[in-house]
Amino acid sequence: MSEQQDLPLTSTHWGTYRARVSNGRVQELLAFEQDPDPSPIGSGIIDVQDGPTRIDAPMVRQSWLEHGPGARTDRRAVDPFVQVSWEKANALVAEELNRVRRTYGNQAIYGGSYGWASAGRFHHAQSQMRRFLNCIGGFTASQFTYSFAAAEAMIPHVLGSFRAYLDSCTSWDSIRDNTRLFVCFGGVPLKNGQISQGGTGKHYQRQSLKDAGAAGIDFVNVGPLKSDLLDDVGGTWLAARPNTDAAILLGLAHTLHVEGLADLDFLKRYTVGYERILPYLTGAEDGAPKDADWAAEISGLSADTLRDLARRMARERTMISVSWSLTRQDHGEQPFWAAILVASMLGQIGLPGGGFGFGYSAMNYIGGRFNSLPGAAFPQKTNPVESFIPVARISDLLLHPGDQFDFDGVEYEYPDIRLVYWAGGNPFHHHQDLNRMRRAWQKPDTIIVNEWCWNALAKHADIVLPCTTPLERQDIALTPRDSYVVAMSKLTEPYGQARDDFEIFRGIAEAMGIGAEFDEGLDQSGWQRRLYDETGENSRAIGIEIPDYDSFLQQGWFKVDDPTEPIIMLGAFREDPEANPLATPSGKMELFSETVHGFGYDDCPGHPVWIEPYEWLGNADPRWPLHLISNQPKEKLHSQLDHGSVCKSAKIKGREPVVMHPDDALARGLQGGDVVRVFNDRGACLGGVTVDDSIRPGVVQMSTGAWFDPADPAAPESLCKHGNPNVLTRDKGTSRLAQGPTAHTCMVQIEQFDEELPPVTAHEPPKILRPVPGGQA
Ligand SMILES: Nc1nc2c(c(=O)[nH]1)N[C@H]1C(S)=C(S)[C@@H](COP(=O)(O)OP(=O)(O)OC[C@H]3O[C@@H](n4cnc5c(=O)[nH]c(N)nc54)[C@H](O)[C@@H]3O)O[C@H]1N2
Ligand SMILES: Nc1nc2c(c(=O)[nH]1)N[C@H]1C(S)=C(S)[C@@H](COP(=O)(O)OP(=O)(O)OC[C@H]3O[C@@H](n4cnc5c(=O)[nH]c(N)nc54)[C@H](O)[C@@H]3O)O[C@H]1N2
Ligand SMILES: [Mo]
Repeated sequence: MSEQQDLPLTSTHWGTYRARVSNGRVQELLAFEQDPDPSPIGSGIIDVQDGPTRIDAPMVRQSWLEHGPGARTDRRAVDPFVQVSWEKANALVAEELNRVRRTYGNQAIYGGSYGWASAGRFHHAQSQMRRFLNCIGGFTASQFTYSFAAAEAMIPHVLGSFRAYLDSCTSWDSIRDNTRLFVCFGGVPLKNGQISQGGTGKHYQRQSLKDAGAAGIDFVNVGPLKSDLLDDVGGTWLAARPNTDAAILLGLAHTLHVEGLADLDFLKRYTVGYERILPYLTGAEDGAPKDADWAAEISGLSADTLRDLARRMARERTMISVSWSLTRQDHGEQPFWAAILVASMLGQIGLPGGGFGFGYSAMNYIGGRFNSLPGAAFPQKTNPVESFIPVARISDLLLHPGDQFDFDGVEYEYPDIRLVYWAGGNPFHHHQDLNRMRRAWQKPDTIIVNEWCWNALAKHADIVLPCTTPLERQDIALTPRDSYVVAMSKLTEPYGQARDDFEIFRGIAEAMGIGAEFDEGLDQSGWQRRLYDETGENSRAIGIEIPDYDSFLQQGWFKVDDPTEPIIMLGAFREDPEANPLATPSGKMELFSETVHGFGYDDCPGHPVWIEPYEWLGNADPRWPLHLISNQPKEKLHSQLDHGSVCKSAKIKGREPVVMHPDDALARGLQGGDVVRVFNDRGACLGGVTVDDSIRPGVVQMSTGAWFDPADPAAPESLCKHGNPNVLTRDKGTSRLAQGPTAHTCMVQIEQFDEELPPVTAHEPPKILRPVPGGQA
């Protein structure tokens, strides 16, 4: 074994690394020898593993500490914090949880706590938090994700499940060997393939894409950014207006229909409802045929191009890939459904390299050919509270207690939330319309947060409990989306007084007299052994042998064997639809859903449609003429490590880059490197201009992830001087069906920022009142 392979391992959502540790610090993270395409994101943690951005002790907001719950909630992120001891913090949290649950009931605690936290099966923050809150009687929860809520609600009505097909997209090798035409809406963004939730052993998207290109597959990238597809694979860029994908797909469907290219045998055998879409498609219903001319008018592409594309799709083995981003827009339920319609008409679903796939390279695992272990989970117990929200309705929940909302065919009511507990997510990163969210954020009496760094979430809390990073704890990287199982070593001691989330909740549980219920008498190493041993038993039951726990720790990692055959989505269904029916009411793919139709939603009828988004290039208010795409950042995962060196080096004068077409820059007298104000009637932020002609004119792109940095934290609305695009996005659900987030539907204006540049303070800690040495805490 070489010297490097003796170094301890750690795992992250962006890859597995070996660590060089000395003087109590991680000095370097080196690529895992199994990974041919390691992500640079990892090194971002080196300079922020310690230092002023780390939260080093429990902290309480001064007004809250002095005047109790609900005091001056408008002063969140304004008041200084007071450092307290763990004992005091635990007592305060225990007392406040007891007050809220006894006075208002457990549904008054919001524990939805959406977010990605860190890799590692045991120290998964949300799992720890949910188990703890369930031990004290439950909480109001959240459903679905920000990633693709619209599909999570919609696709089960069409295919019987969304997750089952997301996890079984046709593998890249089947594409390489069979596909001739790869039509990708939103491209195949390799920047996103760096990530896989729970840990990544080996990155394979780049090589898979290159192999597909080398095999002569023709790629067609439909979307606003040319850079969503690697230049090396060539192909065609169809620079469509954002949010017009459903119209483009319906236009393709129309051509297939009128030119007799639809595979009627396939439609009859494997789908229901095709004939019920036709009156809409042909315009018999409303006088508006959804033909190529109609789609061209909406999308800005040419009708000939669309007709030609439809014909080629019918002639050749075609894979349609729909980026997850298509769901994060107004009426985001429609594009995936429309893609399934077109793929059904092509009749290639279930054939090698044909059909559709959900977002190749949205994450590393999409299109992978791998097996994973039936891993045991940290048991979360059951939540007796029934109230919940669709995840992106957080501001509505806080602002409108008692109001009704629709969701997937049922009407629910928002409970009255008094306390919010967040661990492992960052709503000041992920939520839309942050000015609105800050108003909502003032409603609860108390906000408790476990965090490791002083980001906007920590700054906007009442009680901040400092947690460890994965570098500071032992864990097991084991996920259903990767075949590598990695023993994550504890590389350094926790920073300051930071504790693992498990220890944080154990401490509070003890203060509430339910310590034994929470930990079952096991410490973290006892729990990890138990989870690993259970995983071994589950695996053995399906014929997979894994090393015993001590050997695993000794050897550091192992890999589960790959399947020998390529994966073909819906292959078994195609082979024998009677023996392998889908979990839909008809057992077939529901191109028309009687269930969805029965909900009677005007914003999500019974078959795929195109509905004008609430704002877009087709009817732009002249004040906001540019469509903003706030996509996933290349240098980080969401807001994580934004304060590290890798991300900082990509900023322009400290601001988030905003990519503009040369025409749009010229029209505003802007040049690369200028600092601009990006704004609309919801908010404003600064950004640093990058001029690039690989973006559609009229579209601007600004990645998410810059830590929210209000110029005046005391003002109800304030410029974000750093460049968080969620001050601009709108907080409206995709439709009454899914209520998903719609970040990718957003119009803005951009102008030169002439004032003196305010310093970025996002990465500085808040004012902290420390105990006097020798005095009382
Ligand atoms: N405008 C716009 N907004 C978007 C999107 C978009 O495309 N455009 N995309 C959306 C999508 S798809 C997603 S998934 C969301 C992502 O939103 P989030 O998942 O909320 O974003 P992260 O920055 O990953 O937040 C994770 C937080 O957990 C903290 N953390 C890390 N490890 C630990 C730990 O061990 N314990 C604890 N207690 N905390 C820990 C990190 O410091 C960080 O603050 O954003 C959404 N928001
Ligand atoms: N490096 C990195 N990778 C990540 C993440 C990260 O934060 N950083 N986050 C991970 C997570 S949680 C998720 S959910 C996935 C998300 O994966 P995606 O949803 O694929 O992510 P995005 O980057 O938002 O979108 C991909 C591309 O879609 C295009 N697009 C946007 N709107 C439209 C549209 O209306 N039509 C068309 N045709 N194209 C459009 C944009 O040009 C964008 O670059 O990424 C994951 N991967
Ligand atoms: Mo996501």
